[in-house]
Parts: sequence; structure tokens; C-alpha cells
Amino acid sequence: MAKQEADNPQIKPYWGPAGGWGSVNSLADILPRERVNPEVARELVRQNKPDGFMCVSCAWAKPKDHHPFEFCEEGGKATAWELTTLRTTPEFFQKHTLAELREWKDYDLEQQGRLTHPLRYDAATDKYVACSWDEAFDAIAAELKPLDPKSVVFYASGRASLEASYMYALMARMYGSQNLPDSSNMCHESTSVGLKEAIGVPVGTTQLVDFELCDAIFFFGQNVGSNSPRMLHDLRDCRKRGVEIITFNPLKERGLERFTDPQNPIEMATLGETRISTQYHQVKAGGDIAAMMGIAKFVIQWDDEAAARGDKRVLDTGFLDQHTQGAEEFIEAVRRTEWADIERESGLKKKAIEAAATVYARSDAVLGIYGMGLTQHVKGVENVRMLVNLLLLRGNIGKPGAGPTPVRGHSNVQGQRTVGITEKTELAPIDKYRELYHFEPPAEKGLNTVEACHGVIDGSVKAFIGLGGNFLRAVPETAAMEEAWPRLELSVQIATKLNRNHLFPGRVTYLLPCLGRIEEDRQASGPQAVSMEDSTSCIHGSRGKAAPASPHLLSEPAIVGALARRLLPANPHVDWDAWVADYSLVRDAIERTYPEYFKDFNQRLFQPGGFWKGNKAAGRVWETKSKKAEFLVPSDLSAAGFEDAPGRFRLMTLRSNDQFNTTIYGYHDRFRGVKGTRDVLFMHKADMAEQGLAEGQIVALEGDAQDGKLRRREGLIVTPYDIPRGCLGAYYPECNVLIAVDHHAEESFVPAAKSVPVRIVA
Ligand SMILES: Nc1nc2c(c(=O)[nH]1)N[C@H]1C(S)=C(S)[C@@H](COP(=O)(O)OP(=O)(O)OC[C@H]3O[C@@H](n4cnc5c(=O)[nH]c(N)nc54)[C@H](O)[C@@H]3O)O[C@H]1N2
Ligand SMILES: Nc1nc2c(c(=O)[nH]1)N[C@H]1C(S)=C(S)[C@@H](COP(=O)(O)OP(=O)(O)OC[C@H]3O[C@@H](n4cnc5c(=O)[nH]c(N)nc54)[C@H](O)[C@@H]3O)O[C@H]1N2
Ligand SMILES: [Mo]
Repeated sequence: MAKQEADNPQIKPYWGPAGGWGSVNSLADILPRERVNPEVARELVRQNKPDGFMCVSCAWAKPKDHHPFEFCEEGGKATAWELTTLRTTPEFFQKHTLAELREWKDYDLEQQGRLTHPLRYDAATDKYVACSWDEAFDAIAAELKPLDPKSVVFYASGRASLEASYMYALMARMYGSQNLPDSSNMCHESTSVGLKEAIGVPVGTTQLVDFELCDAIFFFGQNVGSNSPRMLHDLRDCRKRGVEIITFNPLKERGLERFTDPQNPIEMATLGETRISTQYHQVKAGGDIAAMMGIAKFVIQWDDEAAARGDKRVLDTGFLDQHTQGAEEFIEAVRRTEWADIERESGLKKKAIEAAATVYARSDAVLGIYGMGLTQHVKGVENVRMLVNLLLLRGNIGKPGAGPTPVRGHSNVQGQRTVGITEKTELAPIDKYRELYHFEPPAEKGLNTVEACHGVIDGSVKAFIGLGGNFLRAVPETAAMEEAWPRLELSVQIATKLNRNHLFPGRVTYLLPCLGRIEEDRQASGPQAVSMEDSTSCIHGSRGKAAPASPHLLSEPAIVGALARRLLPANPHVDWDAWVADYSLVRDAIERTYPEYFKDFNQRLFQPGGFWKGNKAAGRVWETKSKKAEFLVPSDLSAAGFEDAPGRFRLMTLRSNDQFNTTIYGYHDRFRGVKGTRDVLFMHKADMAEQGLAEGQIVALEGDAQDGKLRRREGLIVTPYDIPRGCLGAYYPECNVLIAVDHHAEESFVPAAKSVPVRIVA
């Protein structure tokens, strides 16, 4: 397929709802482009259903009582993307050197279609050439054996199944490496750290049923219309029950404003729509701690007044006494905080915060839903802790209809952490590994994503294995990372489509094509199923039925098993071949390793709605240091982690409605009114005037990290937008070049992609 240029840029406001006809049209647009085969229609009906396959897009929960079509626009696009009939064959690679392909856009690379053959990089011609699987595995094992395992990174991108992930983590540790970062390190690691410290579990405490029981939802920094559209059904049902939805987001995201259900013929025919948010607060990027402090301040003030009158208290004092630690200190800190500071740091007026606090104070069961708008900040962990503080004040954790509800990204990112893909020793099942497989796992902490980037740049990382993903494109510091990558001794990528990371070879380089989840996975014992864990800790089986994109593809478990067998000394306690032949044996191993989560794993694999792994905090058992739920006094009202200064802006790097992370489906961002381009800089009109910029003017951004390094992104179109003063918006991954690798969340090391200090260069 020929390269396709971005068409005719057009930027104008979008007035329609999320979902609706726009969503059907957008799907109708991508299906022919991907030249999908007729199987797609059949597969879409099986999506997210018991005994069907679990969507490869987001991790939102899959209901027990499903809709006739349990997929959304984005899930439909993801399915079409995987089932495309386009192919990236060895002939394609014969025609193009990597130097040439590095000039292509992300969109054009993936648009070539599915990879079909295992490939080796040939430095003499600067091309990939087809090779046999045996050659690839032998060469990779031969390269890895002499290396210090601590210099090898085993990345995972959040999509691979529980079975593949368990095997991958075990292989890495048996080899001697605990360098097991995954996309979670760039995403919800602030959740995993913050919730664990505060309430003793690294994940949200709620399930789908809590949407039926809540009476208010506080919604922070998550773009539901683009990134987890199936949740719009749950939100709409909440609205129909009169649940108040209070949203905090610098941008007026359409999915949080209005929704027309594309699956409801009456809504479609009448253009009926549901108003989603009942209050919409355009908080400054990094302003959520301040906003939540303001809400807490009102709640505490009203509680003082109620106590003085002898009325029912506003704080849940019984809960605070019995279940929490640090409440007095936190309440004192809230009392000390000045309104002027809250207003300045949140960008919100006291009156607006009072309106939100009023809803909070009168609701008995509140969900706190959030995404990257909280986690991807220097104070991302404190953002999460502050949301917990707020929920704890009124006992909103561990009761029906209430609790923190992080919206996870990749479809199995939470599950990968559950089954051992983690760089943290305390999260690895060390004792079980010893007991079941008789080896001594690495004891010291492995590298997270940021540390792995440092290692690539400083040369201490010698080899990189990627189980999916597009690491080089997803991480910060693009220029230095691309410059350093070719110094790797070994670069191995397991992937379904060609992406930019693949165009940066190491000394030895292999690109290994794998089956996608929608495709039939046939092994010695017959067709296999795999499993994943959704955002609400429910585990689902998934069975692919579509014909594989090429006869030369291997499944992810088969690739990991084959490599492990060559790399590791024989161990009578691990039969990799038997596991590859029958994945139910891997599930047995997972059950033996984590009996508390995976009891009767194989029997429950296809339980409708998934089976719940359980959650201590949901039952008010707190596995924290103090054995109570812990308050935290935030260290700062701003989550940005840097001072404001004249000419310095907070850049939010965003996803469009036409992408899945680094996979670019197209050049439209329907909800934000952008057509035909991704080179957009969203900016407040008053800031434009102050900077002397005109609409449509082309500018560059420069990183303002104050470390003496030049980081620059050219060619952005200045676009007036409804965005708080001092904040800018532009698309990820093209703007990652502006992010310093050291600009990350404290403690969790999540790159702080939602407040990047930048300057505009006209
Ligand atoms: N179609 C599609 N689905 C996806 C993905 C995709 O790329 N495409 N990606 C998947 C992945 S891996 C993930 S992690 C999720 C990501 O899903 P989200 O968590 O929604 O992530 P973003 O799109 O980065 O947008 C975050 C939202 O936070 C807002 N925001 C930015 N800064 C702040 C702030 O300081 N405070 C507040 N309150 N809000 C802020 C932005 O305006 C935006 O609406 O989606 C998953 N699902
Ligand atoms: N500036 C900025 N940077 C960010 C973010 C941000 O908001 N702003 N978000 C961060 C977040 S939340 C995340 S999760 C990361 C995402 O980082 P990654 O997970 O590394 O990136 P993806 O774009 O999801 O990976 C896409 C590639 O995965 C491969 N792939 C797709 N399906 C499969 C499969 O079934 N198996 C295998 N083996 N490969 C497959 C394809 O080859 C495709 O090219 O980016 C992070 N980076
Ligand atoms: Mo993510």
C-alpha cells in the first residue's frame, strides 16, 4: 500500500455528541481503508462476549448482561486494524531501507498491514530480510547467554495475555533479569504506588455493579469518549438514575459532555442524547490537588457547622475513627490552606468548587474515576493519594457504589502486573518460584521504564526484548533515545505491525511477527484460549477464531516458550513445550503461583462477566503499614512539579479520537474538531494574543527543563481552543521529543506527560 499523506488540514469546532452517527461514520471510514475481510462483521459480534474474544483496545470492564454489540467505535477500529487484509511482507522490506522508512510517519508504517514473516536486520543492505524461526531463536539465545542478565530489558506493552505474560516474567527471572518494565510504568504506576500506600491494594476497589449503586461520580482527567467509550453506557445509565457526574478536566471533552448511544436505534433516529456531566470544571493542568483541597475545605467547614449545631456530621466520623490513620493531620492541613492559593493553583473559582463540594457532601456513595490526567504528573502519586483523602472523608471506600476507579489503558496491563511482569522484587512471587521451579530469582529491583531509558542512553543496557509495544516511540526523550538505540547489542521486537521502534536496529536485530488475539491459536492439543484482567479486576477468557494473517506467525506463548527453551538450562520443573502445547497447563501454573486470585482458573475461564480476583480494600481490610487506610498531606498544591514563569507553559500531550497510543488510525480528532492533521497546538486566545500569535500560524515548541539540553518540535499549527490559560495541548507521541527523561512522577517514575514545561518559538 502506498504512503498516504495527511489530507487537507481543517480545524473547526465539533458540535455533535460522542457516539452517535459520527461514531458509525468513523468506523465506516476505517473498514474499507483496512481492506478488512468479511470475517470482521462476524468477529465484531463476538467481541467482549463470553466465549468470544476480549477487545484488544481498552481495559474497561465487560458486563455479564451484554448489549447485542458489545463494542464501541474504538474497539471496532482496533479489530479492523488487526484483521486488515493488508500485509507487510519480505518483498516490502526488499524495497525499502530502514533509513528510508525512518522518514515515514507512524500512520504509514502501520498502514502497510500485518507482518508476515520473522525478519533479521541485515546491516550491509540496511534492510530486513526473512529468516527462519529456528535461526532467530538460536541467534537471540546465543546473544543473550554471554550478557550480564542485569543489562537486558524485557519490556511488555500491556496487551499480551496472562498466559504469555506469566511465561515471559518467569523466563526473564530464570535467566537472571528482573528488568521487567511494562507500559504501566508510563501509565497507571502512580495508581499502583499511590493506592497501595493508601489503602493496601494497587488497583481500584470497584466493579461494574457499583455504577448501579453510586449516587455521584467525581471524574478526573480521563477522556472516556475516545479512550474507553464502552463506559459511556454505564455513565448514561447513571445519568438516567439521576446520578450527578462532576468532571474535572482542562478540556471540554465531548464524551464527558454528551453521548448518543450508537446501539440505541431510537436515540440514533431522534438524535437524542444524554448529557453526561452535570458540572464541568476546567481545572488547570496539574491543578487537581488544589481543586480537591477546596472540596475538602468546604466539607470540613460544613462538618464544623453541623457539629456546632448538633446535627448529623458531614464527615463519616465512625469510619475515620475505626478505619483511617492521619485524618487529624490532613484536616489540619486543609484548614491551613488559603482560598487564594487554591483558586490560583486549581484555576477554579471558590464558588465552582463549592458547587462540587455540595454534591460530594450530600451523596452517600461516590465513585472517583480517573485516568492519565492524574497519574502523568510529577506529583501524580500525590494526585491519586489526594483523591483517596477526599473519598475517605466520607467513608467512600469499601462500601457499595463507592471507591477509587482508575481506568486502565491496555486490555491486559493490570493483569500483566498480577502475574509477575514487574521490576519490583516485593511484587514478584519469589517464594512460589522457589517452591515450584527450584531456582533463585533475582533479589535486587529491576529497571523501570525511565531507568531502562537511562540505561539505553548511558550504554549500561545492552539488549532489549519487547513483547509488543513501541517502546522507543512511547517513552520520553525521543531524540537521545533514537540516537542511542543502535548501540544496543541486541534488539528483539515481538509485534503484529511495523512501527518506528523497529526501524532502529541494534548490532543484532530480529523482528518477530505474532498472532493477534482475534486469530485462531492452534497448538498441539488443539485451539487455545487465553485470558486477561480488566480494570475492575475481573478475569476473562478470550478465544480467537479468525484465520491467522500469515501461516508463518507464532503465538506469543509459543515465541516465549521457544526462546526460553534455548536460553535456559533444562529444568525438570518447567516443561515449556508442554505449556505451549496446552495453555490450560500455564493457567494451572498461574493458579499454583497465585492461589488466592486464580482458584479454579480453568473452570472459571469463561464465566460471564469474568471472575473477580477479589480486593481486600473493597472489604475494608487495609494491608498498609498502619493496617488502616492512610491519609497523606500533599507536599504541594500544584502537581506540575515546576514553577510557573513568564513564557513557560504546561503542555499536555494528548490522544486523539483516531489513535491507539502510538498506533495512528487516521488524522482526525472528531470530538476536538480537527480534520486531516495531528500537528496541532491547542491554546487559549488570550495567551495567543499575549504571545503575539495568530490562528493558523506555524510555531515550534521547545522543552523548558532547565538542564541545558535542546528539545524541539517543529511545525505546530496554533489553534485557539477552550483551554485554561497557561496550558497547551498537543498530540502524543509526536511531542515526546519535548519531554526530558527525568521529568517523571516522584516515586512511580511515570513520565509527567500532562504537564511538560515548554516555550513557544514563533
Ligand atoms: N481509542 C483509544 N483508547 C485507548 C487508548 C488510545 O490511545 N486510544 N489508550 C489506552 C491507554 S494505554 C490508556 S492509559 C488510556 C488513556 O486514557 P486517558 O486516561 O483518557 O488518557 P489521555 O487521552 O492521555 O487523556 C487524559 C485526559 O486528561 C485530561 N487532563 C490532562 N491533564 C490533566 C490534569 O492535570 N487534570 C485533569 N483533571 N485532567 C487532565 C486531558 O484533557 C484528557 O481528557 O486509554 C486506553 N484506551
Ligand atoms: N507523551 C506521552 N507519552 C505517553 C503517553 C502519553 O499520554 N503522553 N501515554 C503512555 C501510556 S499510558 C502508554 S500505555 C504507553 C504505550 O506504549 P506501548 O504499549 O509500548 O505502545 P503501543 O502504541 O500500544 O504499541 C503499539 C504496537 O504494539 C504492537 N502490537 C499490537 N498488538 C499486538 C499484539 O497482540 N502482540 C504484540 N506482540 N504486539 C502487538 C504493534 O506492533 C504496534 O505497533 O505510551 C506512554 N507514552
Ligand atoms: Mo496506558
